[in-house]
Amino acid sequence: MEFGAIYHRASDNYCYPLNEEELIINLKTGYDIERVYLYYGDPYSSGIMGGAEKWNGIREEIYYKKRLKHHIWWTTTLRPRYKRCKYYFELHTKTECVYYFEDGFYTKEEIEKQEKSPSYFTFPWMNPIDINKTPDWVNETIWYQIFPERYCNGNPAINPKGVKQWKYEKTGVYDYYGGDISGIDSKLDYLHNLGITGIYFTPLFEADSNHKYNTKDYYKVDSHFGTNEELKQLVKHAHQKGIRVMFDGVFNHTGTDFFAWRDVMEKGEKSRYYNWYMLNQWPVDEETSTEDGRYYTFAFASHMPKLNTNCEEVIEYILNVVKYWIQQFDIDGLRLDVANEVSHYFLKRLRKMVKKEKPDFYLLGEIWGDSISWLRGDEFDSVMNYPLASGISDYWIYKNWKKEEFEHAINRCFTMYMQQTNDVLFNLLDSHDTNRLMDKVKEKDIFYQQLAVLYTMPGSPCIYYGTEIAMEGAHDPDCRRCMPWEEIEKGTYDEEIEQIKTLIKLRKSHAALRSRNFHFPNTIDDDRVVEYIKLDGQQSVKVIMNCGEHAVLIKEEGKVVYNRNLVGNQLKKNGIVIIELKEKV
Ligand code: ARE
Repeated sequence: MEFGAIYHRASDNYCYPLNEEELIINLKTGYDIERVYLYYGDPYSSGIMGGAEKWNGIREEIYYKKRLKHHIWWTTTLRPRYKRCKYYFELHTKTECVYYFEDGFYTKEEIEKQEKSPSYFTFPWMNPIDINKTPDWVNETIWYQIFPERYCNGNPAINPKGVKQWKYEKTGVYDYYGGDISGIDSKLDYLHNLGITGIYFTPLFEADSNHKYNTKDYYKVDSHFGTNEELKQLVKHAHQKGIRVMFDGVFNHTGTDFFAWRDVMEKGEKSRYYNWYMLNQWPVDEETSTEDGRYYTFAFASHMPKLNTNCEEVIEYILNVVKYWIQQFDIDGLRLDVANEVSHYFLKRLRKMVKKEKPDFYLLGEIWGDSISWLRGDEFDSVMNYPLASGISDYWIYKNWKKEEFEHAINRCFTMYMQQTNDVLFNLLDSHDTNRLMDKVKEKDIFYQQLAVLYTMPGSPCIYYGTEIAMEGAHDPDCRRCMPWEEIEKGTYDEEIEQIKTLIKLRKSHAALRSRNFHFPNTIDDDRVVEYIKLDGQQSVKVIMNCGEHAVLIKEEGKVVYNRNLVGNQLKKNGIVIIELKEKV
């Protein structure tokens, strides 16, 4: 038996309350395990006690499993009568059977001999206040990310000095084009017509850059974007059109023109803000000190000194900023920049405050890898799901990958966290920090295959502005080009926009496509044909994508609700077909 591949612990994404009734239990094993049984019961009334008493709890087989590259993920849902539960597993290979307890593995003989009473896995009590609760509205949301400097120039009178002519062209690190809030406000109907119901803005507050991630003043909208009043009106108008709004909170660091850093640079260790930053040695030189570690920054960006989120005064300051944003601008969510480097202590305080202000507030962390440490229910609701983005695109990039690789990539993303987190994962294919999707895939059919995956996955899909017109652009700063409004208004991109609108409408009209429940039926015997079924209570919808060179026969019975390159029942190369199946499978 591959003992090393077997893992469970009665916590995190392995054992957790989904709600006040249901306790989810997940087990990871190798492929040698063919059957799993769960013994579970009440900690105070069941168990293999000393002597002859046999297990008087329940024994149930676990059937639901997901395949990953090197292991299987087994899942079951319990409804403990008394909100507490103790349990252990019975594992079968072709030839062996062992029992898996918290303190390790036991054979049947060891159990029967009763020489040593094993330690059970135990979930001691499902306290409601501890349950990880995520905001329901996010699963229904169709997000759109806007980089304000490049979206729309509505008021040239507030253009930055040296602003360039508004043009859809390659952009430089230090370019300005004059995008602003009034420009965005003028495009809300366009976004509403697209089907967008949530906007994520990258930073809007005063900073000396085109990206605004080096904040000077958290309380003042950047003068080149407009005024606080204009931003308040923008959010109000968005809400009137059923569009929620999420700001970008940059609290890992400030700009070097932020008042506290200026005070430190002026007074040194005598500054009352000295402890607001991660200063290790004085004096510091803003040009050279990051390499020699005299003060910490974001990455090695000396113009982004790192805030000390272990310091009570800093925490208080940031909490007041966020409270101001919620109360003054009525925002619905906050994306935290460099979210894995601020202190967990600060994040726990932040969650308490925002949920007090708005119980269904969406707290999103920018964390690019496994984020379970921030997703236990006392910090973020969700993270930006970059592993999904890379998992999806890799299968198209590496033409020799078999569909098991795709299945692994998707299953990995949706077994890392709790199911209530999966419902609100911020799924994206590109952003202002990556090259654009079109730059990755190069051609339209694959571009729409990846978007079809985005809009049919569990979670909450976000497209980066310009994706609706298949905008191009390599890595930052070239992924931040101006929106070509003149061309859009001429109808140049009508076909592309129609495609996105269709996919958005499809997701909105099919609960199964938003559902957390999916599996890979593998009915089509072709390594380059991806197929998965999405399920909710009433409906099952099948997504099939032909990523190979040859057409494949589609035999599914049901209503074709979307297709691309489907001729009769032949799905051509890079084709997509989404079918509402007649019977639930
Ligand atoms: C830009 C250029 C840099 C250049 C710098 C010069 O991109 O190449 O050296 O300018 O000043 C903001 C601006 C960027 C700017 C940057 C620094 O948007 O244009 O860089 O400031 O001035 C990691 C972090 C993640 C971070 C990315 C960029 O974990 O938090 O790096 N993303 C946020 C924002 C950015 C923002 C900042 C942070 C700083 O979204 O827009 O940059 O506030 C792997 C790792 C990730 C890593 C990722 C990308 O996947 O796992 O941890 O993200 O690669 O590198």
